Amino acid sequence: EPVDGSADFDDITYHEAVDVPAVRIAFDRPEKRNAFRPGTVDELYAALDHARKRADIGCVLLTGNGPSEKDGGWAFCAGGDQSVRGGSGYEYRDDDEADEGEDELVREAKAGRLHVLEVQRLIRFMPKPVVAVVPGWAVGGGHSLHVVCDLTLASEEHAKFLQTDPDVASFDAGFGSVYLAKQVGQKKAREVFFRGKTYSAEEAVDMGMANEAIPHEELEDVALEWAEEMTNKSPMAMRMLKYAFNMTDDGLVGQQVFAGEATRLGYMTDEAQEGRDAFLEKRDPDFSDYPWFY
Ligand code: 2NE
Repeated sequence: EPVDGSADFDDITYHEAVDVPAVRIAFDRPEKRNAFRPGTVDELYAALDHARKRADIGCVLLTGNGPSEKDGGWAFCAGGDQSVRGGSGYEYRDDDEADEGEDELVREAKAGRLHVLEVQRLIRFMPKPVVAVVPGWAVGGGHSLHVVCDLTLASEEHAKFLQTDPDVASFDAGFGSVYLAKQVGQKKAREVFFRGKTYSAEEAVDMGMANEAIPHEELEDVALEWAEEMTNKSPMAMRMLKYAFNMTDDGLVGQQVFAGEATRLGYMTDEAQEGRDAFLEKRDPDFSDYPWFY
């Protein structure tokens, strides 16, 4: 089912799964191998953020629509649209009216955008698993998006993983490279970026950057099965685990995100409520009922 309001999206589609508390967000520029322009990223951010905030949604499937009507090619995402790359980033153009009607100073500040990095952070920090469902090319900034997702499922026949960043004088020096090295090891990650070789789904699985290669026809069904398995689990345990996996690599920000969830759990205890109540009732707190666990 299309999610309410998502009919306004031009470059992505946003659907809610039937019977599984999951959503499917898909790049929808198959003729451009699902390359993203600034408006695409705005829409992707809005959809992901909507899914993040929905208490009834436990999993996001991120994919690319296809095949291309032009040549039948499949793609997850081919990264930043090079045809709108300006002097300092990707620019809104006439056929991409996402910023129409905005304050002139805001428009000026938005010139030359690289805000796909904000999308990466949203995926990384949202308290539910995001699965990259890769039906074809995952290239450049599209490759980095699959890397930052919690899991990757790939079409056995059509998925192709390729890093072109240095070919087009771009470099994802954040999650796209460093986190990739955590997944596949330093030598292999350097090979991915330095050689620019194309890897199959099977090779991506062997390398450790994809979870499973799946027959193309079954890819979306299997993705939904994985979503169903994950959404049957405890939301609290799932978000603590995601943030625990992130924390060792995310420094103080990782600790802060994990700490926020720990605090939330603490607030749910009678002990924490005694602290709050004592303050509101203008009395000393009585924590004597609560043991010093070891
Ligand atoms: C993706 C790939 C390997 C596919 O090759 P192929 O042979 O299957 O298809 P083809 O014919 O190259 O592409 C089909 C159509 O899609 C467009 C092409 O120009 C072509 O259009 P027409 O000629 O039919 O009109 N297309 C594909 N990718 C595009 C792109 N990124 N921008 C604009 N149009 C694109 C092959 O197409 C390829 O290598 N694409 C370029 C991949 C790339 O270099 N992406 C940018 C990396 S930098 C980045 O994404 C980035 C970052 O690193 C950090 C921050 C932000 C962005």
